[in-house]
Amino acid sequence: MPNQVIDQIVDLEAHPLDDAGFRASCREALAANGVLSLTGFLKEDALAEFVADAAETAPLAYYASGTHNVYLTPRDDSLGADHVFNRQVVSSKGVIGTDQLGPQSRLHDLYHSALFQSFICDVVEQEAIYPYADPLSSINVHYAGEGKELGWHFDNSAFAITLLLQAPEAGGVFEYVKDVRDAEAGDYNFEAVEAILDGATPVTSLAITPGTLVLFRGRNAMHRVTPTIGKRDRMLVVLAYNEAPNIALSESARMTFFGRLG
Ligand SMILES: O=C(O)CCC(=O)C(=O)O
Ligand SMILES: [Fe+2]
Repeated sequence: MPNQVIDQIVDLEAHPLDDAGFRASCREALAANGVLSLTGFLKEDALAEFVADAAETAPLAYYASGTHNVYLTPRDDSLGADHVFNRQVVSSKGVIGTDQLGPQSRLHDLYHSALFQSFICDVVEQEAIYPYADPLSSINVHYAGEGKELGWHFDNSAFAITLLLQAPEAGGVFEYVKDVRDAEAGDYNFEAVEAILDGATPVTSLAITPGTLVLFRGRNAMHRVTPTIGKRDRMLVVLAYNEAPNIALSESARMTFFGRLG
């Protein structure tokens, strides 16, 4: 995609995505904090357009009714019902899949932009990134009305990018603990996970305003979003990529969050 198109979506003056020094500073911030937060990433017109689109698709959202463990996997009965692997948390937020965005949405342009992707690759230190192979999981819009939340979990993908569209009056806070486990090494770190679920570990809260881009290593950082307080819905876009082609989100995670496989 030519840069003019992304120039209409992203404030490239404040966030020069092609600049090597800017990329290095983003990489350092991610390493130091476990999160990269770029305030005012979206241009005002693009933000307004994404908010209007999200409000229009809100009735399509699927609201999860069940519970899940922090690893987003099915239970393992051999570990016993009380084991932290089987401990259940609630996610009640709504979500729409990539296939419900509408083909004209400029979120597709941002997601597929060569400049945006090369910036992300440089920040997360990967050669290339790929969309999800299933039709649901690459770009999502999340909705959390009053009392709705996203329980503690680790993501399937190594990192995730969010764009807050609309902040609630209160609550709806993104909380995380960085480097809890090393999924690539098969490490579940049950002890640390249990301490977080028990409220015994200090967590970091991120204060973000609409139009902010947040990038975090969600496969190894445990994170949640606290319940929305007040009448204004929290609305947020998630952009997810993989390190290899042809990877679909696991069926159990798709059933949990979308209520369907495709
Ligand atoms: O809503 C957020 O800020 C985080 C979303 C998230 O953790 C996820 O989609 O897995
Ligand atoms: Fe997540």
